[in-house]
Amino acid sequence: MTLEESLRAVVGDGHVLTDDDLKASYETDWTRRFHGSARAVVRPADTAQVAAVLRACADAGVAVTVQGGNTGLVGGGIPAGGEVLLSLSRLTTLEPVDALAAQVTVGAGVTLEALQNHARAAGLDFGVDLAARSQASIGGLVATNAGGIRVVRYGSTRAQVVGVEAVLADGTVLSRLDPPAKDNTGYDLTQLLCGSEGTLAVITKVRVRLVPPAGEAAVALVGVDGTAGALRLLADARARLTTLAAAELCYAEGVALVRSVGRLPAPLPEDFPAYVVIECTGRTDPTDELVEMLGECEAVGDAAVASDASGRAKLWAYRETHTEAISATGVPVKLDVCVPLDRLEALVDELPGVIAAVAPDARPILFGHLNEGNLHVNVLGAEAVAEKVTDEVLRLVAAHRGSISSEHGVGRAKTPWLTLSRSPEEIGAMRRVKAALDPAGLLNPGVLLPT
Ligand code: 2HG
Ligand code: ZN
Repeated sequence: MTLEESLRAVVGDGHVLTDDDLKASYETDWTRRFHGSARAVVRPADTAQVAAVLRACADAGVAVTVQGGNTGLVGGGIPAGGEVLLSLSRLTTLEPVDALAAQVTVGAGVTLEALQNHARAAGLDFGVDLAARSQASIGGLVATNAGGIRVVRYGSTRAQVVGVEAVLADGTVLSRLDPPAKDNTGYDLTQLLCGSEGTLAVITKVRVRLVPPAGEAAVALVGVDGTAGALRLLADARARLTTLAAAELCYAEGVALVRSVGRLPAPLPEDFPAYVVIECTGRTDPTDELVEMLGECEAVGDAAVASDASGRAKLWAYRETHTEAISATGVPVKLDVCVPLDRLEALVDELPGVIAAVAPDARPILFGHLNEGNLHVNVLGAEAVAEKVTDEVLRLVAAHRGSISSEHGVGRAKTPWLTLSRSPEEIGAMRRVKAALDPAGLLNPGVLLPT
């Protein structure tokens, strides 16, 4: 039997795609930066089928690329060439919300938006939110330890994960979906898989903790004099807002791009070098708390505040549509870095010079998650010198004691620079863990660890 015949026997004819046309959407990421041809796309329906697919691939010695919602930004879900692409899009089970524990178990292919809606229907919410919510899947969020706009309050995805069910490269199923609330019985395999980017096991189900619903909300879009002003505002927001739920940063260039692509009006009567979006949520209306803080913060140049849903969405659009507007303009060099907050201003000041030195016509657009010093560095017009730009920027970030990948992961895109963030000893230990769980190196080869 060929591998394709074995795979068809497991998942059915309709879910093994070998025609180029049918495979195409799985073989390219939506930003058009990563492409690779898969031997076949396989879409199992449940954990048992995932295990059987992995056993068949292991028997044939064929590598597997694991793909969730295909919203990743570092090529981690795109094949290098010749792998079987394992799509988890059919694993969409939504178990009933456990209201007593405030937890729920869902299939890896459930979108973030479907999980949020499911939690909300039960009077709760999920603690992670990000712009790609309608397509990003929970399996991918866990595998990449996704961050997003609620990290200020709830931490990143790993902080929400209670347990997982996952399949090793040889088809062994590890199921620890409902561990006792306190459990000190050895290695935390669940947390090991969070952020492992599909290199250690394929996550098929996830149990997550839920949080109280957002309730009442208020959003402010604040104009400030630049990075220094944004940081002064953040310090006041942290010290004074008991309801702080998000603090996001963007700059004049990004807001101008977002406005021209999305045909949006100016957010404030006057233009500012930088903008901070602050969201507060609480059981009672947080508008007064927010407005009072803004009124007393000397870093605030001007602010627009909205408490109704449509007004809030309008203000969020100036920050949330950055990725979309950049993609509509061209194929960017996309970096996702973070530095300690006391280095953020220096980094932002030095970046344009460092980029211009290797790409004089490039157009850097900076934005990100202010609370964590997490900056998304997108550079338009530098595709031809992408590697040089990446190298210069990531070296600068490392010199500021930062991370070369703050939330998007390492994927295929950042493996050559992993040594800037992790020591040889750490990378050696990671390789030993990988070899122990996937000795033949079949899961996501070329992702995360340099080959
Ligand atoms: C965001 O924060 C995402 O909006 C995407 O992490 C960032 O497109 C990017 O660079
Ligand atoms: Zn982000």
